[in-house]
Amino acid sequence: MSNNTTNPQTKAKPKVERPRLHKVILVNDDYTPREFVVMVLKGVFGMNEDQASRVMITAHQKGSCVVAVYARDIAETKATEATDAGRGAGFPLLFTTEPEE
Ligand code: TYC
Repeated sequence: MSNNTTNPQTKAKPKVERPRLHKVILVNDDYTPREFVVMVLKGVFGMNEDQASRVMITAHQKGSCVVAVYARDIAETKATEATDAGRGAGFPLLFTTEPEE
């Protein structure tokens, strides 16, 4: 009864969980021009004009919008790159990340 395959008290429970994906979120502000937001979405996230415009408008109207979902490192790198593009042009454009449930 010390067999690991039969005793429920000693049976190993391999708990291998896939790392969570992280959302990149675009946050609205009152200063960054719409065309600039669209340009950054196209340049950093590989969106086309139509996709980028929809995401920008959603953030503009609702306050924020999920842009894409990636492994944590990639999400953080892209959020930083996109936020830095705004800062470099003098705009308060902000991209954040958060883990998916
Ligand atoms: N609200 C900005 C404007 O009216 C445009 C904008 C949209 C800025 C989305 C940021 O995440 C944003 N110029």
